[in-house]
Amino acid sequence: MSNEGPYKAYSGCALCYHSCGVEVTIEDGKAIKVEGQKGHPLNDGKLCPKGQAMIEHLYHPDRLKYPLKRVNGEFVRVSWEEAMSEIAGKLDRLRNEYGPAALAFFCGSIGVENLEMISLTHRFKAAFGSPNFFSVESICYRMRIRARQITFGKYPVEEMDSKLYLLWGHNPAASDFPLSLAMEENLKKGSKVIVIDPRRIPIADRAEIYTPIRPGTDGALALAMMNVIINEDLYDKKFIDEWTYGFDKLVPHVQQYTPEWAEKITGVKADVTRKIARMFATTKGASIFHGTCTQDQCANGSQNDRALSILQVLTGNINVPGGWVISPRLRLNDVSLPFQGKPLGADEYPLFYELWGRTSPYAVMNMVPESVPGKLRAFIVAGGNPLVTMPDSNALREAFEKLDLVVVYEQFLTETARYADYVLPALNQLEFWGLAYNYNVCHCLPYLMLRPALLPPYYECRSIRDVYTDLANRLGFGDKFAWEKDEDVVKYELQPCALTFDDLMAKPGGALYQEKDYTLRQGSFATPTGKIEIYSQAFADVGHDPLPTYLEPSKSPQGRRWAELGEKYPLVLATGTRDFYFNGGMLHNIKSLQVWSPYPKAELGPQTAKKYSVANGDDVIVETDRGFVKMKASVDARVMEGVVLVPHGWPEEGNCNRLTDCNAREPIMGYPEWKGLLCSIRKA
Ligand SMILES: Nc1nc2c(c(=O)[nH]1)N[C@H]1C(S)=C(S)[C@@H](COP(=O)(O)OP(=O)(O)OC[C@H]3O[C@@H](n4cnc5c(=O)[nH]c(N)nc54)[C@H](O)[C@@H]3O)O[C@H]1N2
Ligand SMILES: Nc1nc2c(c(=O)[nH]1)N[C@H]1C(S)=C(S)[C@@H](COP(=O)(O)OP(=O)(O)OC[C@H]3O[C@@H](n4cnc5c(=O)[nH]c(N)nc54)[C@H](O)[C@@H]3O)O[C@H]1N2
Ligand code: SF4
Ligand SMILES: [Mo]
Repeated sequence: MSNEGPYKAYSGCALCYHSCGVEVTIEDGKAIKVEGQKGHPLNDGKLCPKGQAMIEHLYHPDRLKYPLKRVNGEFVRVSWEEAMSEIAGKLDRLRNEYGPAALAFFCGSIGVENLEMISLTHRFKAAFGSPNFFSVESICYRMRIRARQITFGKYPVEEMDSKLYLLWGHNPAASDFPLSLAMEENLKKGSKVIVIDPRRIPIADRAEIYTPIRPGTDGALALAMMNVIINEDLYDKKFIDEWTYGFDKLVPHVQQYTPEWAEKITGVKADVTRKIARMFATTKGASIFHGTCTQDQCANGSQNDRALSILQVLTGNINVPGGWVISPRLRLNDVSLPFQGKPLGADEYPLFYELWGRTSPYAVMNMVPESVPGKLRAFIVAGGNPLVTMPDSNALREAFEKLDLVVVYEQFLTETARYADYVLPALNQLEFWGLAYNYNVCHCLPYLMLRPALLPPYYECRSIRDVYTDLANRLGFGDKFAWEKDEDVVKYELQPCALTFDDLMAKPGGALYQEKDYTLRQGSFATPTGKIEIYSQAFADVGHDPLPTYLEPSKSPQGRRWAELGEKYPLVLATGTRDFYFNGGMLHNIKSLQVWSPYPKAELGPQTAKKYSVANGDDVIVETDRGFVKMKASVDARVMEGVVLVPHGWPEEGNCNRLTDCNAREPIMGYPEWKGLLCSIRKA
C-alpha cells in the first residue's frame, strides 16, 4: 500500500450515525483529501464540517498510538502482550470470584457508526457469560423504536422527502445534515414546515407555524392535537377502519385533553394547537420528526412516542410517500451470540427488555451508579465516553472509582479513558473493515456500502476483532472468535443479504439493497391483533396506561418536586441541544472546528437574562440539585423565556451531565429525564 497513489477510494463517514458517502484521496498509504461522494443519496457530494475534518481527526497529534497502563496514577506505555495478559488475568479472577455478570460493557453511539464493534462486543459479552451490555440504547432512540414496535409491530421511519415536515424538537441544521439537504430541495418544490421547539431554530423562519413549548411537556400537546383531529372529524376513517385496533377506546379517552388544558401545561396557545392539528391532519405525506431522542429523554418519554405514532396513524400518514414508512429490513447475519441471564433493568423496566416473548440485550444505564460494586465490578468501554455523555456524571464517576477494572478501547484519551486502568489504541474507520448502512434512525433509505480498510493501521492500533480474539484465546473461548481477518466478519455479516461482499466490492460507492414498497397487506403489522395498536395491551400487561397519557417532568414548575426545588432552581432546563461542529464528546479537540464553536453556550431569552443579571457573552454558572457547569451565556430572543438550553459532550466544567440525575427517570423504560429539568443561572 505504501508507494501507491494518489488514488481515490470510497468509504462512509463514521463521524456521526448518518453515514454520508465520502471519496478519500490516498497517497503513499496516507489519506490526503476527503470529499463528499457524488451521487450518494444522503449527501450527494457534500460534507458537513465534521466530515470535512476527517483527516485532521485521523492524524490528530493526540491520537493514541500505543497501549497504556495506569501506574501510580500516571499512564505508561506498555506492550500489547503486557496489557492483554494482565487484562485477561484480571478478567479471569473476576469471573471466578464474582461471576461473569460482574463484567459490564459500554459502547457509545459509535456502535451505530461501527456495527462490527457493537456486535463483536455483544459476542464477547455472551461468550464471557455476562448479560450486562450498556450503551446509548438505554438513553437515545431505542425507546422510540420500542414504542413504534409496540404500536405497529414494526419500525416505521420518517421519509426524508416529505410534504409537511413537523419538526417537533428536531433541528436538522445542527443534528441532521442529510435531512437539511433534502429539506432545502423539497421546500423549493412546495413542501411545508411546522416547528415546535422552545427555541426558534433557523428553519422556523420559513415555517408555516412556529410555536415555542415548555421542555418536557410535548405529550400534552400531542394529546390535545388528537382531541382536535377526532372532534373535528379530521381523521382518516378508511385507514383507521382497515388497519387499526382500539380507536373506539381512544375517542372517549382524549375528550379530557382539550387544547385549553394543554395550554396551561405547554404554553402553546390553544388556537395554535388547533392550527397545527388541522394542517397536519389535512396533509397526506406529512411526517412528524420528533427529534432523534428529544421526546424520549423526559418523564413522559414512552407515552410521547406512542402519542406521536398515533397522530401519524390517525391522519393515515403510514406507508404513503412522505409519511412514516415501514422500510425493508437489512438482512445480515448477527455477529452477537445468545447470552445467559437478564441485563440490569430487565425486571424494573420490562417493556424495555421484553416484548411478546422477544428479549433485547440492553441494560439500563441509569442503574449503573446504584449497581457498583454490588452487581458490577469491571467495565470494558469501546467507542464511547460515558463519564461525559451518560446521565449524572458525578454519580457515575464515583461508581467508576469503585470499579476493580476499567478497560477503554479508544482513539483519544477521553475523560472516561482517564479513569481507565488500561487504554487500548483503536483503529480509525479508514483503517478497519466494516459496513456502513443507513441505519433507519430517521430516514427511510435502504442503502448499504462497504467501508474497506483503506489505510494501514496507525502505529500500534488494533481492530476490535483483534482485541477480543486475543482476550478470548487467553480466557478459553477462542473458538467463538475464529475469524482470521476483519473482512471475514463483514463477509459473514453479508451472507444472507441481497448484496454480497463481492457485489459490494464491485460497487465501492455502495448500493440500495431493496426497492421501497409502500403497499400495506395482511402481516404488515406484526402485533398480536395484526393491526396498528392504538390501544396497547402490551402496556396494560405491565401496568402502564394502554392509551397515551401525560406525565409531568418530576423536576418542573408543575412537577412533584417543585416545592422542594423551585425556589432555588426556578428555570426550566433542557440538556443536549446539538452543536453542528461536534458529535457528542467527539471532535472538541479539532482546531478547525473549535474556531466555529469555541465554548459551550447556555442559551436563554433576554427577559430571563435580565432577571438573573446575565448578559450575552458572560461566563455563567448553571446549577441544578446535582451539580453545576460553567458556560458562556448566549442571550437570544429566539429562546423561550424561563428556559435554559445547554449542549452536551463538552468536557470537564462544561459537561452538562454534571447537572443531570440518574434517579430522575422515565418510569416505563428507565430513560434519563434530560429535557424539562430545573436549574438556576448566574454570572460566574
Ligand atoms: N445531558 C445529555 N446527555 C446526552 C444527550 C443529551 O441529549 N443530553 N444525548 C445522548 C445521546 S443521544 C447519545 S447517542 C450519547 C452519545 O454518547 P457517546 O457515544 O458516549 O458519545 P461520543 O462522545 O460520541 O463517544 C464516542 C467515542 O468513540 C470514540 N470513537 C470514535 N470512533 C471510534 C472507533 O472507530 N473506535 C473506537 N474504539 N472509538 C471510536 C470517540 O473518540 C469518542 O470518544 O450522548 C448522550 N448524552
Ligand atoms: N452535529 C451533531 N449532530 C448530531 C449529534 C451531535 O452531537 N452533533 N448527535 C447525534 C445524536 S447521538 C442524536 S441522538 C441526534 C439528536 O437529535 P435530536 O434529538 O433531534 O436533537 P436536535 O436536532 O438538537 O434537536 C433538539 C431540539 O429540540 C429542542 N428541544 C429541547 N427540549 C425540547 C422539548 O422538551 N420539546 C421540544 N419540542 N423541543 C425541545 C431544542 O431546542 C433543539 O432545537 O443528533 C445526532 N446528530
Ligand atoms: S453528517 Fe457530517 S459527520 Fe455525519 S456522516 Fe455526514 S459528513 Fe459525516
Ligand atoms: Mo443519540
